[in-house]
Amino acid sequence: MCREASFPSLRNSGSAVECKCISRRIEEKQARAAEFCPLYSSLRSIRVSSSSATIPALRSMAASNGSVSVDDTAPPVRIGREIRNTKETKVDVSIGLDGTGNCDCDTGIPFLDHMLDQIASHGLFDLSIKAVGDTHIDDHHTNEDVALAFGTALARAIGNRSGIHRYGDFSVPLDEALVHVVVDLCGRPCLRYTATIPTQRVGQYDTQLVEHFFQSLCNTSGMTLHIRQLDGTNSHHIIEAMFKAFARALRQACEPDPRRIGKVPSSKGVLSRM
Ligand SMILES: [Mn+2]
Repeated sequence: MCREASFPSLRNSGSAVECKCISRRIEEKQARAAEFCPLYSSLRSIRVSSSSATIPALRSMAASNGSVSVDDTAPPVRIGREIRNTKETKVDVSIGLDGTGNCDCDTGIPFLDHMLDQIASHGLFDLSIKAVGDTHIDDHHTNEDVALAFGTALARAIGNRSGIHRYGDFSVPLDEALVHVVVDLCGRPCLRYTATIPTQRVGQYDTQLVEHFFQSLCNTSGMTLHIRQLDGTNSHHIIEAMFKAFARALRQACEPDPRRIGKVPSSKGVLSRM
């Protein structure tokens, strides 16, 4: 029995010719998706419970918002990729919103890699980020360009923003540190950042780059982002709580709203800036 025989659309057809034809179409679509996003293979292995209300919501979103939908028999995936090459940096970012928290990030900035791992893990995003930059000068260009490419990839993954919750709000403690983050995937870039990080560096990482990372991310993703440090004295704790709260809030904002399938969460009817 060929593998397509288990697909619902073919169960009663019994046609070997039709089977082969559909098999070829699916393989062509899979090849295109893999070319589009290196995360595709791992994302395809994700299985969501068939009783979950999430599947029809995700399928409808992928069909309507420009994300990749490979075939009708597997849960669709929302993925985005951006490759950004300049004389200062070369960056390749892929994000899968419906992931499991896999992170494969190597930016040449160890502390930033540690923070990107927080975004993937707590956002349940699958994240692949490779960057090579002029870190012999300092980390500024690489930090900024990773964030710009991340924002563009994220904007592609959420497409026209239909069917999502749009807003996310989360506070995360890390020992004595406490950070509150609110996200609005409204299409308008805006950052309000209120934090006092007591040391100039964490490891080799310049703590001024934290605000610049989030500003760059807002600029390309079209996100309104409020970050408020409520407590904390340890720089590593404060920054890590910030990234964890951001990840959780972003996950809430990106989650499908089963009551809003195919509809943009705005009384204007439009949120996309692309
Ligand atoms: Mn840490």
